[in-house]
Parts: sequence; structure tokens; C-alpha cells
Amino acid sequence: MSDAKLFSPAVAGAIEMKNRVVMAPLTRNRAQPENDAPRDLNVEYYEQRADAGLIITEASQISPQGKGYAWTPGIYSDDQIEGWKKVTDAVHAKGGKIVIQLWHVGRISHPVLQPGGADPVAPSAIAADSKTFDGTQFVGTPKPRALDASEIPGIIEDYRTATVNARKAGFDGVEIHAANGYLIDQFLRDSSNKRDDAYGGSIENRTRFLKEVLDAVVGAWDGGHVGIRLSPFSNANDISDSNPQELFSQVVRLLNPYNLAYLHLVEGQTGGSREIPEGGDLGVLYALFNGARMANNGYDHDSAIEAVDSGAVDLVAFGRPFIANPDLVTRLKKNAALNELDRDTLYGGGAKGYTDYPTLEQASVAAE
Ligand code: 8OZ
Repeated sequence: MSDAKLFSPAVAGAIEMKNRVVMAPLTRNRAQPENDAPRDLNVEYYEQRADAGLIITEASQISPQGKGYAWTPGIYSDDQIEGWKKVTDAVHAKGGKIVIQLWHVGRISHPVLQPGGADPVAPSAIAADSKTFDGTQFVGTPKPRALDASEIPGIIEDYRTATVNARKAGFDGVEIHAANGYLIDQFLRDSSNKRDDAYGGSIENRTRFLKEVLDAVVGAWDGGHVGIRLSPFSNANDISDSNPQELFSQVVRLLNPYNLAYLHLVEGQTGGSREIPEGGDLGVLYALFNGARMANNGYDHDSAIEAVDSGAVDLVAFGRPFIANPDLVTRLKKNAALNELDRDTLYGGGAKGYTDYPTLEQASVAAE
């Protein structure tokens, strides 16, 4: 057993964790198709992973408009609150903590996934060279409709309501999804935001939407129950910026007055290379922040232990390893081998590749 700091308790704002191994948000497309509510299968999946110091749920749309893929869960209806309540109860009964990731996809959607077959919305009417899954096939993301400034308060209100709903559902907090080229990131970056009003142009203007989201979310709970995920150097979903280091330095500075629980950074390309472009420096961004620092992307046993022991970060979020290893914390403590990920069952489907990955204990019984 390891006595590495990775396995020691931590406090992030109001969230106390039994260890520093975090389950990263992972889209799995297995909510109830009729109402996008979590179902018993989802309860079992999260419960199996409650040994994590903190679970961050899969991204969950704050409104029907915020949806961009088939069968992702929402956090805006009573059915969804009820479904999530079963998840949080199960995780808490196992001594775990869980926050929900609040999501609006913006232009990463398709009319077949939108209420009334409407066009997806974005800061500007610029299509992303990306794809989404509509329930039948992968389809290109079409040109979105630019949001009128008068529509923005309604979206901010959806973030506020989603936060209230998360409290009702028994979560330990919320994570604002401001990463990976979705709506908040679309406002932040100058490749997707060409607005000439108060929400576009200068960095101050491009961060205005995020500030309004923070005001709403922190106003509905408090900063100690709110984390945020950014992916400063990722080009996921066709996003880019002319000066990401400057942009995200300003973003982190604006976070500090909210006294957030944690800052969660995708280091490098989402789910890909950890390489940072010239002029980029994640250490500078972490150092600017006044709360707990959470790292993600491609960490393993050795690099996670080193990242926390060295003081570079406080928490490490694991994505794919948590899909294939419900008992990831135990395996990391023992430096045991990990199950291999089955890529064919990542998105959609049932229990296969979801709740049927064996723990070490189950594997050893099966081997006898
Ligand atoms: C994979 C597939 C669909 C969505 C993200 C929510 O990248 C996602 C996502 C990941 O943040």
C-alpha cells in the first residue's frame, strides 16, 4: 500500500474528500431516452466508483437547448432531479462525494437534438468542424444561430435553476463546464466569438458570459460548492484562440473573487497529447488560482503521485481509467494492473462496457 499524498484526504472549498483521486466527467450516453433522466443502470455505475475522493458526473445539460448528443442526462426536470437523487444517495451511502457538471453545448449540436428542430445557438453564426451523435449516426455540426443579447439572461437563468436542482438532488457541488469548445468556451475564444456587442471583442467582453454564469451559480449556492473546468490549450470541437495564455490568465484572475472550490484543467489536448503550445504555461495558471488545483489528462500511477507529492496540484482527475476500473483507487494504491478500455462501448448501450468491468477482487475470484 502506498502512503503517497494522492491517497490522503483533501478539502476543496466546502467539499471534503477521502482521497485526491477524482473521477473525471465522462459522457456515456446512457440516460433514459424518453426524458434524459438518470436510471438505475446509471446509479449502479456511479455507486461502483464511489471509492474516488470525488466523482464529477458526466456533462449534464442545463436545458433542452443545452443538449448536443443523444441520451445525455439533464438537470432541468423533476424526473431528472429524482434520477440524480438516487445516484447521489448511492454514492453517499458508500462514503463518496459527487458533483454534477453543468453543460450547455452551444453550437456542438444538431437540429434533430434541439427543441422544435431549431438551429443550435452560439455567440456567432460560425459552424464548428465537428461531429455529434444524433441517436442513429454521427452527423456534422451545422452552422448555428448567433444568440441575440436579449436571450442571454434566459440561459444564465438556466444555469441558476440547474444549480438549485443540483442542490435538491443531493449533490455536494457543481462543476461549471467551461472547456472543450462548448458554449462558455465558445464565448471565451476569438475563433468562435466575433460579436460586436458587450459579449465580444476584448477579453473583458468575451469573459462576460462566464462571469454572468458564475454570478448565477455562486449566487444559487456558494463558491465553496462550485468548481470549474477549463481546457486552455485544447482544440476540442474546433476551438482556438489567438492568445490562450493571456485569455486564460485573465479567466483565472476573474475566478478568484468567487472563492471557488477548485480549478480543473485539461492539460493539453482533450483526451490526447499533453503537449502545450509555445507561450503556454499551465503552472502559471494554477499559480494564479486561489483554490484547490485539479489536473487531468493522461495521468497514471507514477505521474499522479508525483504531481501531488511535488505540490504541482492538489487533486488528479482520471477519465478513461475510471471507465474500465471501478476500483481504480485500490488499483492505484497497490500499483496493480488496470483493465483495458473497450472503446466500442464508450457511448450508448447498456451494462456492457459500463457496469461490467471487474474489480481486482472479482477478477481474482474468477481466476480461481
Ligand atoms: C465525449 C463525447 C461527447 C461529449 C466533453 C462532454 O468533451 C464532453 C464529451 C466527450 O467535455
